[in-house]
Amino acid sequence: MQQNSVIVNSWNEWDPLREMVVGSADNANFEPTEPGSKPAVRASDEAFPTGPKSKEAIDLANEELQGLADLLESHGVTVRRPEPHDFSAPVRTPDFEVENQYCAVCPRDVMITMGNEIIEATMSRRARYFEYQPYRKLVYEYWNKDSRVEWTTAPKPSMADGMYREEFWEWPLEKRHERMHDFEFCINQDEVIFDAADMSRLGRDILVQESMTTNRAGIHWLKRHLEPRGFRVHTVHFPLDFFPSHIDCTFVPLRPGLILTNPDRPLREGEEKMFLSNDWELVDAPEPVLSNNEMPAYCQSSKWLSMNVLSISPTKVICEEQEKPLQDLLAKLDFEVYPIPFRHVFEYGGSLHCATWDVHREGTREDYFPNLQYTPLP
Ligand code: DAV
Repeated sequence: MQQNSVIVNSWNEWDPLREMVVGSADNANFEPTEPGSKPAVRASDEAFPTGPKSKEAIDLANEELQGLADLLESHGVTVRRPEPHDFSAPVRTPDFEVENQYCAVCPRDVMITMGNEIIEATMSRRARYFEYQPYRKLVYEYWNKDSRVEWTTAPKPSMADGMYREEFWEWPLEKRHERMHDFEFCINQDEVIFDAADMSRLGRDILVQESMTTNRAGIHWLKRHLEPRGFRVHTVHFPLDFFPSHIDCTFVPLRPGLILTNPDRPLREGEEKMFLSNDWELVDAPEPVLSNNEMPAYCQSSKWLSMNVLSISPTKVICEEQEKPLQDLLAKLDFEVYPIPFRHVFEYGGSLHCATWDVHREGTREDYFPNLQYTPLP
């Protein structure tokens, strides 16, 4: 570790990795049906299961998560894991009740490191309201060890019925098509809402996607919090994604100047300018090996989990073992590619990037967009 660097230090998605939290499937439950989420069994009319996942499903996912932890350790990364948490416990607050919680497989959704600061996201779904808890012991450890570590918890939304637009789930495809430039989804704009995984970090510049899990009030809160700390916060949109949630299967920075893009989800017209005028290259990911119908039955994410890769450094990237076309592209782009099996993790909502939270990467905050026109909030 660099001398005297803050123990929490990560400014982008690619600098050499030193400390990482890897999720765990222990005590995972099926996500319940709620106003922000309508899980369904893929390619079937069967009712979505409820309650705890099977021991077999948990063991299979844990084995792959451990494989990721082992690979990272073999590259000199310190790997930390979440604390055990009883996800089968119901949650009741003054505003809502939900029969069970979810899991700690995807710390990326909840926790984000912004330089020397840890931010806990508001979250957008009831079952994930308390998902910061498995990481609190670690946060306290970092916060106690180094007084330069900043720690912020974003305001918790009510998650009451009035926060959601339940009719969203009933909209026919034509209506979604008609409305694709409105960026209105299952959450309305009344409260501050964001999941951490809707953000991507590129030094001074932070991208935030408007989605089913992040609204404009959430982005406004992030701007008001981050701009005084020297960041520039850019809202990005992918109008052809009718169910957007989390940016890391859509727009994936791999190193300074290079973003892996999703050919089904182009950026809103005009938003590519920031990248092109600063000599960034946008490279489309190849078609995933699995079709949407071939994804695991209980997985609620799309086939584009294929592009949810994890960078160990600007030259080393971890990719799901069976995604050969993407591995070939990455090799052509001069990356050393480390393939590992990860498909049993998919039903927990993510792949390699989702299942991790970087606490320390080498490096400092750089400006990768010197030609940028940016207007901060007044
Ligand atoms: O494309 O289905 C999945 C990301 C979930 N953390 C997608 C996004």
